[in-house]
Amino acid sequence: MTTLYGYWRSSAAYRLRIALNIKGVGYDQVSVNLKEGEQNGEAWRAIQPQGLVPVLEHNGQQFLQSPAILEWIDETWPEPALLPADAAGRAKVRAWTSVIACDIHPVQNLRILKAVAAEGGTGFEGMKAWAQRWITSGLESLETLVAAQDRETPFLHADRAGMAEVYLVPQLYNARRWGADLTNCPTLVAADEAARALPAFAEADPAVQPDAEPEG
Ligand SMILES: N[C@@H](CCC(=O)N[C@@H](CS)C(=O)NCC(=O)O)C(=O)O
Repeated sequence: MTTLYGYWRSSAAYRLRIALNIKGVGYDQVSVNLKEGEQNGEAWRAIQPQGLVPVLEHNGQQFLQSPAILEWIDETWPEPALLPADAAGRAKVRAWTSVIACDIHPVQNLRILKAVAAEGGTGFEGMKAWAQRWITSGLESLETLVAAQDRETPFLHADRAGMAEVYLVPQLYNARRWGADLTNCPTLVAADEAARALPAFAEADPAVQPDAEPEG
């Protein structure tokens, strides 16, 4: 029995939905409403003391932090593998996913943007400019890294979607949501488009989740 505690718009939860779908693992979803601030309530903080989603529950065990959970998923259900078979390949893909997970996503997370708007006194426009700045600059660096690779398909590593796309697709969803400029990221945009055409990614799309609300 597998349950994903998340939120339709959470890009970290989106990563897990994609990975579980690729592995063919069925799961229930419990929504923690980030818009309503449910993540800051006592009940949720007893589960995740940082007040963040996602959490994955499997047979009574709870797992936190999407990068750790993704590695656990890949180890628990090895086929199809999300990471390359060779150590050098894994290090390369993990470097790419770290650009997103460690350097882009944390500075444009909801609680950071709220603090920028409130404590920086910049309101919504300042918050949006902040998000665009860090998303675009981070993705342009990632574009430089991945564009240097030889590839025969649009996917970032090897000939099928894997861990790189598990992180990329939710980050580009976020980028579009904030109106970040992706003009200089053609390799990333092509990989995102090819991955989103696959059922595992399409079924993980925020818009088709049970707790989705009309965009706006
Ligand atoms: N490093 C964490 C980050 C999780 C995270 O930032 N989650 C966001 C949604 S994508 C969240 O719960 N934000 C709530 C808030 O900022 O109040 C992970 O990858 O699991």
